[in-house]
Amino acid sequence: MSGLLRGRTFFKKYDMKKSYDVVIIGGGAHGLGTAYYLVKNHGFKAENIAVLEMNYIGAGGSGRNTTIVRSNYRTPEGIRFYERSMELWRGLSADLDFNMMMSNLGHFTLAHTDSSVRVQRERAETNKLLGVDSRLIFRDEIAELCPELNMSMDIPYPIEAALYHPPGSVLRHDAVVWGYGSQFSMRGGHIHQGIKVTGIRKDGSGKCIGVDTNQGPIDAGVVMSAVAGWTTQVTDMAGIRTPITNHPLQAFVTEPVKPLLHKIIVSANLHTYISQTDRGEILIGSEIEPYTTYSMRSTNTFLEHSTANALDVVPLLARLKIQRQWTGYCDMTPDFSPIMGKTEVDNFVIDAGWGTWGFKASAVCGETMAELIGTGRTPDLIEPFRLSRFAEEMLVPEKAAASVSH
Ligand code: PYC
Repeated sequence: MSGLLRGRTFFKKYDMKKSYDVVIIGGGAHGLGTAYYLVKNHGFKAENIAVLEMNYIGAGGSGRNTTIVRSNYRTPEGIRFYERSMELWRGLSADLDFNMMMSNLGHFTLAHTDSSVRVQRERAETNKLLGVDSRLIFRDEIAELCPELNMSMDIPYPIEAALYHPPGSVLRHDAVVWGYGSQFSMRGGHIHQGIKVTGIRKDGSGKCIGVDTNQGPIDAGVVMSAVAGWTTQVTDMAGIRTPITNHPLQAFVTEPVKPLLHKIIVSANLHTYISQTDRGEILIGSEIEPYTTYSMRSTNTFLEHSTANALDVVPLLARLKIQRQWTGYCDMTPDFSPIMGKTEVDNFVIDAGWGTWGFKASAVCGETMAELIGTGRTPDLIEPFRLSRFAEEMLVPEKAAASVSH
């Protein structure tokens, strides 16, 4: 517990200072988490850290995701990283004195083809070697653990097997933003909403010395970019090239109903995911859109396609009404792993390339990025995700564990 009196979750407003030790661009769970851990773990004074958000906090990827947390990745690098996030998630309600509403439902990645079964088996074995609770299960056990699933053999893609990851959970995404944000704010941290960064300032030697904003320049010892979807706009300002492309990802929720879905369901072949939120809505999503755009328009094509796939898997959802639909942005990288750490511009660090799996990493991102900034050393957990890996041909291939792209 913090020892600070929470009261209601209102953020304190401060005038923007001309200079901070650290400026974080992006007021989502990653940016606010980093600010919180800088203060908690590395002795930074909260009033010397600014989080700049061009919209309102949590308006980007943090407010537009499936709220799934899990660590059943494919590569040892990915598994270790997300496993640390799971450890942090489990203690976060107590740490932030804020109810994250974490529901440990268990997570199924369904395999409908032999090749997908092979991939899920490989994931299960690597998970087990690294101490993560995952195993391959087959039709009888699947039907017993999740009776809502369509186990018919008379459909185009019958379910053959599933990667079962008992620790897989959902939690309340807004609570993560509010929890980190309010703890940082209560300690005197500066959260400035409605502030757009218009430039990355450098000195004569090319070192980053601050940012320009629509409210004027700010000096900073370190600048961190944590802007899901907008990374290339920020890195362009810094003069850095990344292999990121931005794709929309859509999702929708049904009307709320009593608890009826026993597990979090992802289909590796149909690229659909289905879970029930604590509010009772069934949350359904699909693969990323194949095109790059900054449009946030929701489409009927997505709705038709993902509804059809979801009903193949859980037919009883056919009775539910759709309540609302939304779109988020995904910074996709060629190997489906993030880009984290230092860049060729001194004092400018990035936390980017989160594709469709950024929310579940918020906690460990905050912790590791704070360690990087606080100590100047890249933590072992994020070293494999360095930007230079693309030039070095040291990719961390996680596409098979994302299930959101063909
Ligand atoms: O990685 O768990 C995931 C996920 C679910 C929906 C999109 N990505």
